[in-house]
Amino acid sequence: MTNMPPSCDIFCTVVDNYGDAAVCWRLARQLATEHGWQVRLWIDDPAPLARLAPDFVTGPVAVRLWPDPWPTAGEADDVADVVIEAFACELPPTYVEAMAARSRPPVWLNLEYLSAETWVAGCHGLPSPHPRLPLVKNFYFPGFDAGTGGLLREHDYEAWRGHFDEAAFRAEFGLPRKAPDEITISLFSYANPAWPRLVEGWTDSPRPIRVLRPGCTEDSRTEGNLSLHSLPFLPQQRYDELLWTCDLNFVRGEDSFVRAQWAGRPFVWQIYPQAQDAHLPKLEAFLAIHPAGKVLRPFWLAWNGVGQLNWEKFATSLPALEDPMRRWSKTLAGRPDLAAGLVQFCLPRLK
Ligand code: TRH
Repeated sequence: MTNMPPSCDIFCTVVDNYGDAAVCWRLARQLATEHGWQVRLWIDDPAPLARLAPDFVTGPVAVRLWPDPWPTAGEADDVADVVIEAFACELPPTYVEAMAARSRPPVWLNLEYLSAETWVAGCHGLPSPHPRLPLVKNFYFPGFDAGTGGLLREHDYEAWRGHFDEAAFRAEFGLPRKAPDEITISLFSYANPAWPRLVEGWTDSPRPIRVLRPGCTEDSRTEGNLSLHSLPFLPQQRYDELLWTCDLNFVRGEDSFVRAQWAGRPFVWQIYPQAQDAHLPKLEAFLAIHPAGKVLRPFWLAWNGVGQLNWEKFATSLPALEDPMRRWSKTLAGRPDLAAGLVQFCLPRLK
């Protein structure tokens, strides 16, 4: 290998929502800014990225629209040292042929979805030889314990949080100063049949509840003790600020779920729903490893369609959740982050 920083191509197909683009962008940015890699992000739909990172064009990552069909000449033909296919998206066959034609084949990784299931550590890093070409793909699994690929977390996260001004954030979005007994909540969720019951619980709450809904286009309104505020969809970095502002965060999918854990505040996870309730064992697997899993379980299950939602009961447990949430965040932050782990995985294979 020369002394040149490794080049890296990340391939991302947007299946739905923001998660695919969100994870790829976060990883791409970290590899470029924290590890000096030359990163290209090939994405088939830049629309979610434009909302997550409106300034992506000027950033450290070369974002490219994934051309279809894939050209056999020009920039696209220039295979990188490290090739990451996100979430088992299929690489262009001609690009794979070009990978095999390289004098030194690239390090090829499939970045998987996050899961807390116990089998993940056993599968992390496993090789899968190509059936025909002299190429090996390795599975790279994010995860919560030491045997996995870890979680995405920027190295300057704490420093950046240290500069955060909550009062200024509230003022910027036209929110009044926080009343002493107010519970400020952020809400990012899929359509959810439990929503009317939750609104009922909030409306009847003895404490004032202020709910901040990023990306919601409904009019802001007040009902009983509940104020619902619609906020614009925030750029990814500012979404963290919202999480830091709130006493409780409702998150979903993969990346906002991880960010809520870094925020270290009580949170409620709506997992990405799958056919035949395949998501429920994944939800249970996370609850099983979280120090507050037992307390969270009834409310989280109800928010994910299992059982009756009881806000009043959950609200009384909020103070007791603060310490385990903080500790969990600290424990996870003590492990190598996903981008650093991925670099460590690749470097010996690039020699
Ligand atoms: O958008 P999602 O539902 O994405 C999902 C999941 O990743 C799911 O696992 C995957 O299978 C599916 O996509 C294809 O939720 P997620 O993962 O939380 O991604 C949302 C991103 O949007 C996250 O980076 C936070 C960010 N965000 C903002 O930047 N600003 C905002 O205002 C909001 C509400 C979110």
